Amino acid sequence: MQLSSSSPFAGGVLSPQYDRAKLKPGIVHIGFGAFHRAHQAVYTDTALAASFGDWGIVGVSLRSSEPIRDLKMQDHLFSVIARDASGAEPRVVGSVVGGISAANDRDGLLVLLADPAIRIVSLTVTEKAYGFDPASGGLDRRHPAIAADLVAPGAPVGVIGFLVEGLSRRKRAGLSPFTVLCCDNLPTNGRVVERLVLEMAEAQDPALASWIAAEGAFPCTMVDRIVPAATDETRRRAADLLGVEDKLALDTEPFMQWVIEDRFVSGRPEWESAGALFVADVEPYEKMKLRMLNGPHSMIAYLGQLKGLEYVKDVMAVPDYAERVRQHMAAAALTLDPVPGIDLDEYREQLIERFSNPTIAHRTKQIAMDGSQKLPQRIFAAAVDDLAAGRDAAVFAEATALWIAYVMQNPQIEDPRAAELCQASAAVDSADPSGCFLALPGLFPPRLAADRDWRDLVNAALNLELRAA
Ligand code: CS2
Repeated sequence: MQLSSSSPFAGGVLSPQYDRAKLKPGIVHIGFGAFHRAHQAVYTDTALAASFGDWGIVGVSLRSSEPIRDLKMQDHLFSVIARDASGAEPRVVGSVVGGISAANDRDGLLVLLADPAIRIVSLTVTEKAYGFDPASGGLDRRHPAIAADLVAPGAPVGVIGFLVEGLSRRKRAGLSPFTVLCCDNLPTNGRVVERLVLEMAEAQDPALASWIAAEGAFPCTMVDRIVPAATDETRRRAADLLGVEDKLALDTEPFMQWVIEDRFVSGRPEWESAGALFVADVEPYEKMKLRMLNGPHSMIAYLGQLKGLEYVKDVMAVPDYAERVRQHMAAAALTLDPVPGIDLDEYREQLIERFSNPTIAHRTKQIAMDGSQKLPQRIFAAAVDDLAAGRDAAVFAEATALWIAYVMQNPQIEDPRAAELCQASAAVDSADPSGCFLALPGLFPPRLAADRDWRDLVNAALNLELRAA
């Protein structure tokens, strides 16, 4: 039996506390993956139970059609199982009311984006999908989806192209824009997406860009919940717990956090009822999370991959490695301005505990992918600030060395810049082994690449790793 509205759930499963039959769509979410289901969909589910409204979510997958097919077969229901050493808390989420696979139904998605009922378009598409050029801060015109959508804006393939075409149709129809809510781990994520959307709109029609700039909203957000990619084992354990099969089942941790700038064009769900924090400026929270959580996460991923440790929890179980992680977090904390309402020492210890959660099987390989897209905001930006404060940025040099060693030892890495990284690996000069990597265009901040002492630290740590291999 599969998950459906009429499934008899095993006892103790929290299910939607509102009338799903009355729920109408108000949000389109692009990137219908595990993170969205365990995060924004859960917040919305709780908000709907607290104060119902027309805020059902239509999940969109830009590439794979499988999750949308599974979603439809399950009456748009799925489970999210929060686990830690004290046990498992399953809940069935009811906030998703529809699904579209953009690869199969581009027109369906464009019609929906221009529907007045849709007031928010939220996004979790991963860093690499945006087509952001770190050197200019604007569109990367060599990014395949950006290049295609600049040439054929009426038939978009990428996320920025869909947003611009959706907004353009709304303008023509005399509607308000939707709010674009970016939930990816990019610094000032709302502002980045706004700039990309405006640049693409400008290329098409300057009046469209002015309208979006004047009427639109792109609040920044900080999102957090550890959600490993599901496996057959996840689904089997979920079936045992739920008493029914759920193809979209997920394991996650009990912790979740969402900090959002409260700037919406036409309202929003009452996400604060689920614990979301609305603030005037998200940047301190984003920086804290990128540098104290995601930076160490990447460090753990490369360390784990180099030492043959499959999961984050395995790395954390080695006392020396856990201490390295703590030191990295402490050094990252020194690069931050005070974060309102947060004690950074407590935050660090909570992160150590979260990473050590023995029930969460988060693969180091999963986190290791796309390093070129992640490290600039997680590691390099912190290193620049640390050097500017007169410190040596040593932990960031060590994390960088782990990444380079990982790249050199894995010719098959998943990364949009894999080909260049492979070339750099092949050209390594033993006198300056990080040199070819530091010289890659638009990757390391110029001030960092030019710092001789820092480069020496990277090379020393890299030589240690390469000798240990
Ligand atoms: C991880 C993140 O895969 C990664 O790069 O660092 O997905 C991390 O688990 C989330 O940001 C936690 O909120």
